[in-house]
Amino acid sequence: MSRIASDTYRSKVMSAEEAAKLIKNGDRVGFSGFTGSGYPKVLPEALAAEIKAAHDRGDEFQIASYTGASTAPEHDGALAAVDGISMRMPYQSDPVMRNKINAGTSEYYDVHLSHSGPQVRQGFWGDLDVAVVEVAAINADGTAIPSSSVGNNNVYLETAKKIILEVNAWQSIDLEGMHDIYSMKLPGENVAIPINAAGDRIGSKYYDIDWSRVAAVIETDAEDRNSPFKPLDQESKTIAENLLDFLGNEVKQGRMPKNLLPMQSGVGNIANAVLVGLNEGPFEQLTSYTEVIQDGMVDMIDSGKLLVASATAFSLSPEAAARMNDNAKKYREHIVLRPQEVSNNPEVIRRLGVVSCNGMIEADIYGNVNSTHIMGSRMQNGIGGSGDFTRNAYISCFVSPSLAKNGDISAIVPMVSHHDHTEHDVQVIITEQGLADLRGLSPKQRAKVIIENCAHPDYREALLEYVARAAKVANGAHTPHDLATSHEWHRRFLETGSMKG
Ligand code: 0RQ
Repeated sequence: MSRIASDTYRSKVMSAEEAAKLIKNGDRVGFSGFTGSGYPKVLPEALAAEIKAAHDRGDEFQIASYTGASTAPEHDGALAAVDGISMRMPYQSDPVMRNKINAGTSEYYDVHLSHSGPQVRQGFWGDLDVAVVEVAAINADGTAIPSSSVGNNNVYLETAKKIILEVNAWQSIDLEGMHDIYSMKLPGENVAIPINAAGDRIGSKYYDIDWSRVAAVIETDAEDRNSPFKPLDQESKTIAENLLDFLGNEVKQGRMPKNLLPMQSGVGNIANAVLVGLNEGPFEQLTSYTEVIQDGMVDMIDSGKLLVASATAFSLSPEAAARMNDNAKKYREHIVLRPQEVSNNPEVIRRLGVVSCNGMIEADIYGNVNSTHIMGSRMQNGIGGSGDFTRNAYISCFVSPSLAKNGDISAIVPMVSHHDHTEHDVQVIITEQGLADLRGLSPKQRAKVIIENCAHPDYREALLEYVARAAKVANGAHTPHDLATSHEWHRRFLETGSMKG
């Protein structure tokens, strides 16, 4: 049965190849898509073919590509492979896209996810030419049922001159009712966002679309890119246990209720291990105010441990995605998918007292965190929502193994090679070695607990040597650094392949 209940919308159905011709060189395009879910499945490859043909003819053809967050090989990957993206924002993780950014072929604006949509609405990016948005269905009245991510779709649909919709029949029709579409306004017109608990609903179930701007409707039934999680290793389990012990102690000290506070959990295997740990742990009646729903959260809904989760997208394994599609009717009682300007909104995060937990590349002895750059210059993924949550959380945590690249890299370094989260925002650092609670500590006190509790023993002595040297040569005793050697480990890695001396 067709997912397009409106005759007017049906009259705009065309192939992806035809729709792709509506996008021109230099266009600014706002795509749906967030952590591999809800991105357009067929338009980007058709557009990539148009771009390649233009380049083969010697014509210029590149677009600025804005999304919610990361997409998939058939989206970012396909467009990047033909050098079709002049500017990308706000978050990506596709290997081809990443290589183009690091080769300098594509520019990249790495911005907090909560800022990305509002910046488009406010006109920082000029006019948005086209919105390409996946939906699960179009209703008879022309409203649309969102699919497995919301991201910045509300902003792109409101502001684009032209709209292309992909109606995806693979997405469960029972997602209807899971979404809560609420848009912010321009500065001066905004009011307090009325969310007082993670599960509060304040908007509409549907996108309200201006038909006069709809240029094409494409039908597809292609699956989301759902990547399996790695089986949990001992290291991830230990990191999760360290965090759970810490949370247990916070409850004991009376600083958190028994059912904790709304949890935010980043992407990746360690974040998922934390969720598995929570599912097996002693806490009940949990809530989550986060940006992605991972497998661990679906399991916690099944076990009854998690009452409600607010997010903007799924980031599921193929197995969990199938479970979601088969049981969306049940899950929509427990999950709210919102625009990322709301799921990641600093005001709401601060009000709810969220406990944040994100991965990192490295932290330094004073508690500054690098989430984005390898050895100072090479972009990995982007800051994503980690800054939105870290800066505004009740308790902000970062998790990472203490070593990378078979021990040739220490995740605890004298000075981070790039700054994303400053010492003022980072409260707890956790590795498989242990946990450093930095609250209330001066920089020198922080260095002691980070080195003792989080650094790998292979690097502890060298870190202590650095601290001693810095104390002698620094121009002040508050945050002592030896600027001549603060990045020596990174330089050594680039020269020799190991940070070890
Ligand atoms: O390299 O891919 O060559 O093997 O970095 O590391 O261990 O797979 O870690 O998947 O947990 O990601 C920070 C990137 C961690 C992620 C980051 C190398 C390592 C590997 C990836 P390879 P792992 P994870 C909500 C919150 C920012 C966005 C965010 C991230 C690769 O968590 O993107 O938090 N965070 N969003 O070998 C050099 C080090 C290294 C290192 C690891 N110290 N030096 N290389 N690596 N540590 C979600 C969203 O916002 C959408």
